[in-house]
Amino acid sequence: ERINQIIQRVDASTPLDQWPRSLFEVSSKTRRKDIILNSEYIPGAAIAAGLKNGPTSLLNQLEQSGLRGCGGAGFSTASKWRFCAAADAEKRFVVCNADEGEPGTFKDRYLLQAHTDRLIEGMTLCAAVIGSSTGFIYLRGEYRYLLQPLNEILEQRRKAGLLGQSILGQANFNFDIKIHLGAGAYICGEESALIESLEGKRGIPRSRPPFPVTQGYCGFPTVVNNVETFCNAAMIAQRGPEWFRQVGTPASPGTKLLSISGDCERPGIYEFPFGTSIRDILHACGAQQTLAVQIGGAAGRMIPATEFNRTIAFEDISTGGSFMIFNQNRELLRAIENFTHFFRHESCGFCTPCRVGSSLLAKQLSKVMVGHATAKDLDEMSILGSLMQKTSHCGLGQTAANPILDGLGKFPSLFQSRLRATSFEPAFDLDASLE
Ligand code: L3W
Ligand code: SF4
Repeated sequence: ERINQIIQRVDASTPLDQWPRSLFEVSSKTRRKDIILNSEYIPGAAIAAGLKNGPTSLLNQLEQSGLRGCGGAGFSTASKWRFCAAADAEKRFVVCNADEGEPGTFKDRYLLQAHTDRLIEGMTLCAAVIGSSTGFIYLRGEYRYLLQPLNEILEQRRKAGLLGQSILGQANFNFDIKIHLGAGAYICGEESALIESLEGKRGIPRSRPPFPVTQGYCGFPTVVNNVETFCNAAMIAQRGPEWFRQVGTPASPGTKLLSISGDCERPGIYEFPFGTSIRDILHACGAQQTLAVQIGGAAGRMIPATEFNRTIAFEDISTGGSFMIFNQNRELLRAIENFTHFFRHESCGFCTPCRVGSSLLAKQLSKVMVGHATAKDLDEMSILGSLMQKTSHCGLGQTAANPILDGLGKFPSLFQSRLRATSFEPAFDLDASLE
């Protein structure tokens, strides 16, 4: 029955125009039938519904829906919009974080291509709530090929009176969107680095607080939300909060889009109700003899088979959308090494714990890989990892050691089996000589 809740599957290799639209089937009448991946969308429908009810009612609907940020952290969307609307300023901005750079994540790319109207309507509704006339889509540099089709849709919407001056004939509602192309830096997915980059500066994370809702783009209150969050907001405006809450858990209502990759028969983009177990997801995509799943990208968690009863939900395992499967033929340590090198490469270099720590971790892991490490090296990696967690300036450095720490904690034999047979005993004991 749980598997019947699976909403739609699309092979990553299928050309976009051949992606099925109507595969969703439900086994229970209490389940929601139309979900993001499956539902048809009439441009203007959500804005019309939102403007008819008014910004206050829209915000209340969003609150009742319990929608939480889909970028991975799950902050309440209604609270974010409310804080921004309440901030005292002459201007406010709406930013869509389309810098989908997390390894193993490709669901926003699909939404940007196939559900552009829905995304723009979510942003437009946000503008109506917070009182903004300018929005930005911060598009991942590698998605440059989406720039032209996105601009075409923005232009079509301007012509249709759904964007620009006097939206849907409302004289006092003007809102337009510009697309800003990133340059391939992973750190610009962090919202404050993204804002710096949007302002034309190097993408270095700011100290928070102040959060963007009070001081964001050019110092003005700014809502930054993920692509999927805006899409959900548009659907809630159109269909109401009760509809949204029909699936999911009380603390994580609705559904989550997952980019499923790795060792399974049917990789692709799936939409599952929050609260679906890892086991059910693995079953749905045809994964067998799974050793571990990396959930939440390179900075996410490596989940072993003993924990496959756990669920995708903010109260259990949260993810922006990355779900990478490793079967028993994989060398997990290679994946851990890959993630560790990724962080060393993507560290923005601003703070020492992350800049130096990510490099040292990569070196120590290489020592393990070639069989030169001792138990002392493993201890040092743990200490360094926990130091980085505690002292790094932003989430990247704070989570860069997760693959190693998870590996050491949950798969210690991976490391121990590669240690040098005998510990190296220095001929000269420096500590003793200093005493
Ligand atoms: C007002 C408060 N706003 C928190 C807001 C904050 C942000 C959101 C979540 O990212 C994961 C991490 C990375 N008043 C607030 C407040 N907010 N307290 O809520 O904030 P936070 O700090 O919990 O998480 P975070 O550092 O923003 C945590 C991943 O997100 N990440 C995100 C990448 C996303 C994309 C994308 O959407 N395309 O790339 C970046 O680091 O992995 O695990 O909006 O302002 N008191
Ligand atoms: Fe830059 Fe890493 Fe420091 Fe974040 S933790 S500011 S990515 S060096």
